[in-house]
Amino acid sequence: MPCTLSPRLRPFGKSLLTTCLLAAIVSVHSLVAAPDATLVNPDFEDVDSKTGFARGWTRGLPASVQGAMSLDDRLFASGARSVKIDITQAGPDSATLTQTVKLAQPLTTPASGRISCRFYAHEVAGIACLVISTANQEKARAQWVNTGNHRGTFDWKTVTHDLEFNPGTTAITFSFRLRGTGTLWIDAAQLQMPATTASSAAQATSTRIDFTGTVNPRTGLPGAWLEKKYHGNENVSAVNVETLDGRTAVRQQWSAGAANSGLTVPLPEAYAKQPVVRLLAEAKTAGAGEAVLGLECLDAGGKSLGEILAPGVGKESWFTLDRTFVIPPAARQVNILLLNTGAGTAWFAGATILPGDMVEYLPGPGWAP
Ligand SMILES: [Ca+2]
Repeated sequence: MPCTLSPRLRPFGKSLLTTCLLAAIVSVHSLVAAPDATLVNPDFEDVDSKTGFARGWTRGLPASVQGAMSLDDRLFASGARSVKIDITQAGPDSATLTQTVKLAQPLTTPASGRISCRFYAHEVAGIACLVISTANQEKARAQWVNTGNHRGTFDWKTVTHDLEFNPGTTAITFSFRLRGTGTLWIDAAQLQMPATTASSAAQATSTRIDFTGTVNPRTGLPGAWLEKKYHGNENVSAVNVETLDGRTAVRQQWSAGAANSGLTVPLPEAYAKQPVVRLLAEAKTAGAGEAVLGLECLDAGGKSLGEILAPGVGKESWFTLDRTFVIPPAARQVNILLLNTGAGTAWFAGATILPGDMVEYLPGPGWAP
């Protein structure tokens, strides 16, 4: 996991390199969202009087299969009921049992989720599985995960799957599936999304800085954003605010001769005072463009202590750069950097700032605090 040091800052070398290495080895799994995501009737105990089936759940029994899906009050793992899917003649399609959980608000940051359920099977000749899929404000960030295939005959077993839901997630769908002949019982479905993994209240605070504000005619950018010019590159890159894929994004267009170009905005003071900060930035590139997330640290006199840059990433669909940085103790002001370091185009749609998490911090060899 290399981390590059801007060549002009090499004189600061050793301590910065240490900082840089620390930034690279700090794990990035502090979790912050407190999403309101509740599965309705997860134990299948609540019976809809009209359908006689589990309230909140949708049965999908395609015409191509012969079988039944019903509540079973003789075999269950929780309460007094389970759902039983029995397929006697297989078709090309799966029988499905689904529920979509709509979130009260789209996720603003990645959020961990633990999905679990219990299965009991009798002579499943095809595949039984639980598929989790999501809807996202940004279609490219929707997720689809098969938590694992099960077949044969087995007693109640618990299936558990951990995943991190992408920012922008608006809904999470549980889809139990049975393909081929056999009988599957399903019970005790669960969706757990803990608010935080750390107890600190600060963990729940995130700040987003994007490009949707009014453009300042002096800077050509909204809010406090400034174009980041590098020595010798003053006239060799272009930065424009534009609408791309439904987002307000800033385009950084490389021109011959430019090494780095980019954007900078002050890191809010509350974060700059912390020892660790985590940044997320939505980016997209074209051609040889490379999106880079970084920090520039300044001392009390406003002199640069150097830059900490994560490796560049190029991808022609929207993605999220995610990096945790250790802020040097001498830093009194810190600026976020969103750079294009490749000979192509990079777009950024904003940055989200989270308090970093020192819990998983691992000191490298030879480093003493
Ligand atoms: Ca039950």
